[in-house]
Amino acid sequence: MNPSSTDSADRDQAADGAASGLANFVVAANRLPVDRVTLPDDTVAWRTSPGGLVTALIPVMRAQQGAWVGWHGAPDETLEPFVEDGLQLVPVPLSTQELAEYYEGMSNATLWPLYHDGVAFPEFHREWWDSYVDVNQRFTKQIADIAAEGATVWVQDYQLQLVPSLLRALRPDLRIGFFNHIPFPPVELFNQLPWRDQILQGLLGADIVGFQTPAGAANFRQAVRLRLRYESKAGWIGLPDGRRALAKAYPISIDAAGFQALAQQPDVQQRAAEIRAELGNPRWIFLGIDRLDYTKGIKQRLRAFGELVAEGELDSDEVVFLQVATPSRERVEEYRLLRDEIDRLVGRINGDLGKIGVQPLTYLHSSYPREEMAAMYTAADIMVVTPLRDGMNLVAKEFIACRSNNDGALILSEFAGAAQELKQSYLINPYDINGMKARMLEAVNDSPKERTRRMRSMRKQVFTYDIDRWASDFLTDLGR
Ligand code: GDG
Repeated sequence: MNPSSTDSADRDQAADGAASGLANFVVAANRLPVDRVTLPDDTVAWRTSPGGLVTALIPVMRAQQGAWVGWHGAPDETLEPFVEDGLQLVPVPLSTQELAEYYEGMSNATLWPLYHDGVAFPEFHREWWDSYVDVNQRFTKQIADIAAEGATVWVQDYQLQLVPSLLRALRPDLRIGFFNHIPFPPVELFNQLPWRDQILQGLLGADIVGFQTPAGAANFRQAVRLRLRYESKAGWIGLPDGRRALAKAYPISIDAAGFQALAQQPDVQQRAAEIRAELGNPRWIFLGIDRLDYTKGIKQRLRAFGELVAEGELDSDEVVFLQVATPSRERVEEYRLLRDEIDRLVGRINGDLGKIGVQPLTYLHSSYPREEMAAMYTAADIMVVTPLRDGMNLVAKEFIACRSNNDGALILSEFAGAAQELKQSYLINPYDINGMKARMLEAVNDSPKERTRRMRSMRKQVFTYDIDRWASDFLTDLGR
């Protein structure tokens, strides 16, 4: 990846930054990319969280004297900036009340459902908004304090939508990028938000506002045009202060080569065989892996699968559905209700259709190491990804990266950002249960040759547009 880091002016600037302790490249995200762990001898250490974003940005951070600004994961605690694994980390403190209002409230119970087509009712509370403004201001101050003159700042995601304009007001010398990891809704929905104009103005502080899909970028430009009366041309929005901001799609991806290498490790391959055996060596393993979230369409897919088994379209002696639901946002009411609903649904399907020692659904409410995830992707035959709305969906891409034999089928919702790229998947509408059932059968009944043809083409896409390409496309545009 080469985000304009190689010419000598940039090197001089990096050297200046290093001398001053200031950063020439700053990433800001709700969370720092580290988790605190207690070691067996009771000492406390930080471990880098192995997400794709971190992996992609580490080389840029190292080349450019980078810093990462974010919350460290524990409330009511203020920590000094520290260096971990060569990364300069700047913790932003959050109080217990802010966690409830800015994070669980405004971010996860207002913006998250609203931006996902309102598939759950968004709640609007003025005190949540006030807290969101306060926390965005705190992030801004920390970034402004650490950023060197003329530095590049890349703000991540919907928790920090006010940071770009707050930061520009404090530090007009900076280059500011913003990337929204979730969808940006159509203006008819966005208009429900009492603070809609503040959010638009907040984002327009950036030089580039990045989205997962062209539709997200178009929704944003339309909201800006209708609400603020700023016109745009070829993605560029003209602003009253004479600046321009680019609203454009940069579809995020994964470390495809890294995932493939992980899946090819002998221990992972062996674990994949064990998983198949533990599931009773069925002819077909269907797999779902999601954070337990109402946007992911877990109920819909289980219902479709259960009906196929009940109707004898799929033979209960030949198929198993393995569904992993990683615990998520457990303090938010909607998520607790969803967990209960899925527990009931799984119990009913297995109760109705199971036999002694044979259950069509294996449901795991737990999280797993990456090696185990790669083993599951390898063990499966049919990956089922059915969100009602999803910014991108990296699970779909991870499955593809693990299929070096070019086998396996991906059933994918047309409402996931990934559907824009993975056109050779078995596309479904998750609201259409009969349609979904038909596609599941098609994936099973197609010839191996047809599945291979589809997988080859999807692998080409995922390996060409990987996470490095994503970051370099964005940062190259931002550097122009
Ligand atoms: C948001 C947007 C967008 C899951 N369980 C475990 C685990 N995971 C990993 C997966 C994958 C990631 O979490 C989930 O990413 P998704 O993209 O599927 O979904 P969100 O969490 O909703 O992510 C989404 C994404 O941001 C990036 O922009 O694609 O649309 O909603 O990487 O592998 N990882 C491990 N154990 C688990 O149990 N190790």
